[in-house]
Amino acid sequence: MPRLFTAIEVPDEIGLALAGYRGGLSGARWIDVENYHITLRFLGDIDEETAQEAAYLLGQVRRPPFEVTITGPDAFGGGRPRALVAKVSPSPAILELQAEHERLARRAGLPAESRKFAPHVTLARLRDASPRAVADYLGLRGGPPGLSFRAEQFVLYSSRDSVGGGPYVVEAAYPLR
Ligand code: 3AM
Repeated sequence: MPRLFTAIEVPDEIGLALAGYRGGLSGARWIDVENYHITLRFLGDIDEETAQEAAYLLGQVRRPPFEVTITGPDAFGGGRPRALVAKVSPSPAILELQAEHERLARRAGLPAESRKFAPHVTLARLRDASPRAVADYLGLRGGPPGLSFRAEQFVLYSSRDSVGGGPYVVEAAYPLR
């Protein structure tokens, strides 16, 4: 079964700048730059029919392009950090697009996503990274990087069947207009 999710792609020049965050934290498994993305809605391992329905519904979305601003590095997981991310400003435009994907996913018959949406680019998965080391890392690199770009489309990505992770393949692209 395909494992699918919707996302905003990260342009090459932004990915290159974000790659500057790589390194300097033990226990980090750094994501390949070509796999950087901003997940909007994880659809999961779904059957072909549901995937077709979701792809069709996504094609009905009518929204204008919008500005995406990277606000800086952060960690998810609190006392047990599990991911290092570049946070993305939760602008009304990205929140509304994500909310629409959530509604469409439910119309396609998928269960509701219970986690609150916090837009981000995952930079590394963390295993055995101490909260102290993560705090030190962030202390050295914190602050807004002054990175933004215009999202002109969103995409439906597939990841490795049942396993997840990159390489991610763009199965369909949907222009914002
Ligand atoms: O954008 P990132 O890399 O943070 O964490 C997974 C990844 O997000 C997330 O979907 C993206 C593409 O794999 N993901 C994986 N399993 C998930 C789940 N069960 C999930 N999101 C929500 N629920």
